[in-house]
Amino acid sequence: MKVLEEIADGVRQGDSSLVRDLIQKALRQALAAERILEGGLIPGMDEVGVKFKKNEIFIPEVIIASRAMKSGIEALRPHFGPLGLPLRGKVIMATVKGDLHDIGKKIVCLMLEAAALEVVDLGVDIPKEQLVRAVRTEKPDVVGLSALLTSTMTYMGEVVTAAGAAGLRRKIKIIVGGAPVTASYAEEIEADGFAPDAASAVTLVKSLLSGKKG
Ligand code: B12
Repeated sequence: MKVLEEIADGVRQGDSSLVRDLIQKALRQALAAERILEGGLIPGMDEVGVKFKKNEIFIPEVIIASRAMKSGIEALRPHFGPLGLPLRGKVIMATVKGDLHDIGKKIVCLMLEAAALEVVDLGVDIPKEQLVRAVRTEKPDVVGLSALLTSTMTYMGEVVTAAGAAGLRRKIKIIVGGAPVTASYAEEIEADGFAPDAASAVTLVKSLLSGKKG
């Protein structure tokens, strides 16, 4: 689909206003928001990741592409709405301390909201103390932790331990994700689940909620 390729290209170029215009064009062509996300925005950002890895582009270009990606996500957000469905559960999402990556986490938030879940996004660089406080005040069913760096991934284990020490471990399910995170790592730190992408994060949260309530 040409417009999806153009959106991917807009993300690669870091052209936020072009990306927003193309999203409106795609919506006028009756493309579903999920399709625009998965066929346009994400492939664009994936290619940025590949080029960054090969040292073909550098941090300034990645930041500009990230902004275009985020403005695309915001343009799509109203088209994902839960359409008045009753909320099925509450999820707190956070990128852990030391880590500033939030594009993937925002996509997970968007998909969870689209699945009629209430989402509280605490943001990036979140220490375990803040997470514990947020669990006490927000009373979520699930806490989702994101990390994109191998150096910050280990902090997820500290959050699990802190939740246990605060007596909150049995009240919530903790799930983890982000490029370096694996199912075996989730098991090692005694998290309740791992998902490799936003769509499987929704399936995971739904299954944890049905287990919790059932
Ligand atoms: C964009 C980006 C940045 C941007 C971030 C902008 C932002 N607002 O997010 C900027 C430029 C700021 C940045 C900075 C850095 N980055 Co960077 N960055 C990336 C890049 C290119 C893309 C990440 C991304 O957005 N991917 C797209 C999204 C859609 O995918 P995702 O995040 O994986 O999310 C999906 C899944 O993982 C999952 N998911 C994500 N979170 C969660 C949570 C839960 C609960 C669940 C269930 C699922 C889930 O669902 C998401 C959607 O499908 C990656 C390369 C890569 N291929 O990952 C490097 C990368 C992560 N960065 C890297 C590095 C080294 C850095 C810096 C240290 C660079 C530097 N020298 O300063 C700094 C660190 C800053 C910090 N303290 O965090 C390395 C990490 C290496 C490592 N193994 O530790 C990578 C892998 C690049 C590389 N190959 O070297 N980065």
